[in-house]
Parts: sequence; structure tokens; C-alpha cells
Amino acid sequence: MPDATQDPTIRLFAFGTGWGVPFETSGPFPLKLATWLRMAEIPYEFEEENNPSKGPKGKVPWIEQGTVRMGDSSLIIEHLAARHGVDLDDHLDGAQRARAVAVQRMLEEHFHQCFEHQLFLGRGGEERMAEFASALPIPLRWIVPTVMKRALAKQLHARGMGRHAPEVIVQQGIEDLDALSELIGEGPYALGDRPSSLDACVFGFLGVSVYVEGDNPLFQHGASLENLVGYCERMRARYFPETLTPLEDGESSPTPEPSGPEPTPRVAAS
Ligand SMILES: N[C@@H](CCC(=O)N[C@@H](CS)C(=O)NCC(=O)O)C(=O)O
Repeated sequence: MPDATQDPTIRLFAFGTGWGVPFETSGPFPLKLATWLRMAEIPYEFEEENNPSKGPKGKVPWIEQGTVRMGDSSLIIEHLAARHGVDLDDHLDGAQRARAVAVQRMLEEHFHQCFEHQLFLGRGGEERMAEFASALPIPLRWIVPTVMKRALAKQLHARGMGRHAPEVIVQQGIEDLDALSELIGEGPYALGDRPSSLDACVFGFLGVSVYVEGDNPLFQHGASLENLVGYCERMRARYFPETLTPLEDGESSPTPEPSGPEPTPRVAAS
């Protein structure tokens, strides 16, 4: 096995966060990668970068580590898993692995389009775009919203999703979330009792959906699915504990969840 202990620290480049998402990034693929790194206990430094075109694939996330520059969350995970000798899936059987591929494709190839559409072109999209742009220097702050919205609409149209009416896009996203809710059930993880790499992907997408503030119908639907919110809270408590509000003096400890090994923490209002 290669010795990765002397490797320089991984720098993870991705969009920053916003609209109530309590993690360092509000991008699903970046949150997927950050989650996987935490699950694999590989340290990284987060670098906010709101210009994906600087990355090797023109998308976020990407990593830099010494002379290595690499884009695409799945390829990065594959590379780091080999380099660090990590296998989060060694306990899975064939059917679980097949289910993982199907769920990952649903989220990354289909739900992602509904998500992006609603994030910036759906209800509340103008406000979220303005919040995103407010982190940029002038004159980019004035130019980027129009350019980004146009590029996103063009991309979604080319892929077919953007040709549907907004209500159809919302409905299809809701169907994905409902399917995920059925598949996960009480979990406690995406494939049962133990976490696997699929959890990085599932949490990447849910973590940037269920905490979104406002009255967008897709994100509100996610927030209404109790088992998915419970799942996010478990993942958050286990892998992103710094995002939880510490208990005040005299407050009682968190109540353990009957179905899962992790406690349900009291969370910050986000
Ligand atoms: N297959 C890529 C997808 C990355 C991706 O779509 N990233 C989005 C943000 S979550 C992005 O960079 N969008 C900006 C753009 O397309 O210009 C991965 O797994 O990393």
C-alpha cells in the first residue's frame, strides 16, 4: 500500500456557502467530496473558489495536492481511495453495490438538474443568485448573475430538462426525493446499518437541499420528509459536528435516536 502520510495537505476548491446551508459549501458535488474525505478521515483544507473555470475540468470541486491538480468528485475519490488504501464499501454485497450505482446516477444525473434549476431559476432563485454574487468583487458582482443564469438555462435546455415547464421540473425532483426517502427508510445510512461511500453522495445532495431557506417547493418538499431530515442530522452530527450549536450550560444532552447508532443533536437554526 502507498504511504500517503507524508503527502502535502489536500486543498479542496469549491463554491462557498449560502441560503441557510450550514456547511462550508452549498454545492452538492463539493459537499459529497468533503463528506467522503471526512468519512475516510483524510484531512483537507477548504478553499472557497467561486469561479469553476479555474479548475482543471471547469467545474467545482477540484483538489490540489503538491503537483497534483484534479477535477471531478468521483475521480478524486477513486484516486484518494487508492492512494490512502481506503475502502468504505468493503462490507457491501452485489445488490447493495448495484443500488448504490443507481442512486448515485439518479442524484448526479437527474436530481442535480432539478436542483440547479430550482436553485437559481426557480422560486427564490433571484435572491440566491444575488447572495452568491454579493461575495464577488465589483464589477463581477454586476455581470455574473446574468451570465450565470443564461449559461445555466442553456445547459439545462441542451440536456432536455430545461425544455420542461418549471412545475414539471419541480415534480420530477420531488419524485427523486420521494424515491430516496423510500429507499433509505429509517436507514440509519443509505444502505443500512453501516455508512458507505454512497452516503457521501446522498448527503452531498440532501445537505444542500433540505436546509435551504425560503418557500421553494422542491427544497420545502425535501425538508418535509422526516426520515431524510433525520438522515441529514445524523450525518451532520457524525461528520460535521462543528456546524451544530453547542449545548448551553444546564441544557440536557441530546436524545438518542431509536433506529441509529448516533445521537440526534440539537441543531442550529439555519
Ligand atoms: N461530475 C462532476 C460534476 C461537478 C459539477 O457539476 N459541479 C457544479 C457545481 S456543484 C459546477 O461546477 N457548476 C458550475 C458550472 O457548470 O459552470 C463532479 O462529480 O465533480
